[in-house]
Amino acid sequence: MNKPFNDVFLKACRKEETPYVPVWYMRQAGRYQPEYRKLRREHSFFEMSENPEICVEITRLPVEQLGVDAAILFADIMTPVKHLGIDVAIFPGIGPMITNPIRTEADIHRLGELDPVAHIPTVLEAVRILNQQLSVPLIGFAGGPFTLASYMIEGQSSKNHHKTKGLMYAHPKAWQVLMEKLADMTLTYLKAQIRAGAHAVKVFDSWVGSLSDVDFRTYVAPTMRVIFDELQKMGVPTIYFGIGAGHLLAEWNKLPVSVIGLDWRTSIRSVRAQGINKVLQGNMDPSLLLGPWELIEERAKQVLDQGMERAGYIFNLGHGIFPEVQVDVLKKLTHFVHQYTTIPEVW
Ligand code: 1CP
Repeated sequence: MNKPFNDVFLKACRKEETPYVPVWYMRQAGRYQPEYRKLRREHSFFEMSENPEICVEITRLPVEQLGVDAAILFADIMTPVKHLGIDVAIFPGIGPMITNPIRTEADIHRLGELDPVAHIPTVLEAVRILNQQLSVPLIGFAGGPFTLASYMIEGQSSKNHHKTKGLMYAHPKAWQVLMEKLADMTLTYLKAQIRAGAHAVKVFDSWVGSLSDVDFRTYVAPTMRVIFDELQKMGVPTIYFGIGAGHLLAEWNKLPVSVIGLDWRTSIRSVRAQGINKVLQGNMDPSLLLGPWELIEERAKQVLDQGMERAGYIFNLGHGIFPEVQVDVLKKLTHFVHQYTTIPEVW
């Protein structure tokens, strides 16, 4: 028999009262798991994420092993980008590498469109199976247009995103076309995941924090508004996340998004002090998981004591789990968060 559906995460996303603080971890499906590493030795990343059986197994594993309150689909932000005519592969220890990065305005105009039925049937099949099998909500996701553009223009991970910003400043019309194409792709991709059974969706805009607030407002915010306006009509909670994006949160607070994901640099207390009233998710430094348990517990308490002040808070790390982290530490942390935040029953 299936377990009853645990909707604590969805309640928190909707700012409803929850019996305890829900928890899940960015990159909970991945490299810290021996089962993942074993499969990865035999398959490429996309062979794994585009095989429904393997995708379902990797997505379910952290739910079963760690006891988290949400699952996140095992895919990558580059999953849909491949189908626009961008030749991308994922290399262990590096991440996405593109052999034909965008170099000219013509390259932008040449980009294709995502057709979910033709391009990602196996990803959607995995979402449908997960929706049937899981007893916790499934988070679908996509990359934010700025972050995707950065990989597509730089060709790989970048520290300062010079080429990306160069195109943005020197060719604002071409940049606008690129943002519109990526917004269309993101919406098509996320809507397809929602229709297949994703209960919430997250936009990972990991590198958008490299922009000043003025440039975010000018070159990216209009696109994000279109994306979140459209997603709002689908009726599922939405999450927006970036790294080093503390200076952009006042802008994010104006967007029609349900939840703001924080990295570890910005304290929850300081975010609330700025008047940001969205549901918050985060934000323990993922490196802490390599420290002793006493320190992990102390820092988890510090984060929880700030987050618990309001309804509408989800515990997470401030970025993804590192491959060196032990499964048992994550298990213990999940249990601790649940126990520490459980409201005792009043008789
Ligand atoms: O558990 C999960 O989080 C679900 C699966 C998931 C998600 C949400 C993966 C699998 N990738 C992502 C999002 C993602 N991918 C982001 C946004 C979140 C973040 O900032 O980490 C980004 C920037 C990427 C791009 C990417 N793909 C990187 C980062 C590289 C860089 O520039 O720093 C890497 C290392 C990948 C590969 C990847 N994606 C996912 C996994 C498990 C891996 C490792 C793959 C391997 O085995 O080689």
